[in-house]
Amino acid sequence: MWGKNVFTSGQSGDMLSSKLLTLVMVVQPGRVLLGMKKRGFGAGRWNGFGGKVQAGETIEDAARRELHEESSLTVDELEKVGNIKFEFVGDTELLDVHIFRADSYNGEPTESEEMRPQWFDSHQIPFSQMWPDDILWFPLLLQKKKFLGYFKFQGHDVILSHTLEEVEKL
Ligand code: 6OG
Repeated sequence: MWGKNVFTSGQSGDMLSSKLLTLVMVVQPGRVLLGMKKRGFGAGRWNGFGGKVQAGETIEDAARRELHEESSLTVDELEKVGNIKFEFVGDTELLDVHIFRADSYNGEPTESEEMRPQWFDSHQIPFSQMWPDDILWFPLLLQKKKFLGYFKFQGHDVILSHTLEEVEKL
């Protein structure tokens, strides 16, 4: 249910353990809230809000907790929109990222130790300062589509191969 479940990756055939992570995108008509990651994994990049699922919480609980910790926002409704698995060549751990969309929120976006929030016009998303996979799935997110993906990275900047498919249901 959480933590390190070992399974055989369908893509590489190697045994990889996986780590459950969340990512919440707060979307308003014509704009998206991103945070500049100030430290840790992905530091220096704009991203949604999220982090590791802890023992005893559901993925959605974790998504709400991380959103609140990193931006001060709370949300009434979170929609599950995507699931992307990331493999980094040389790492034995896959990142299993569960992506949610929130179309309304409570509170004011506030800077935290981890993130500096900022609104971006939907037509001016700063893809050059984001993870390189984002430019591929953001259009789906903005069109309210659901998607499944697998990305194989060399380092943090190069995508060696990927799959991305729109799905009816997650
Ligand atoms: P912490 O380690 O800070 O959580 N994340 C990614 N997000 C995008 N857009 N692309 C990726 O491509 C990502 N890999 C990880 C998941 C890390 C946060 O970063 C997200 C989490 O929200 C490789 O706890």
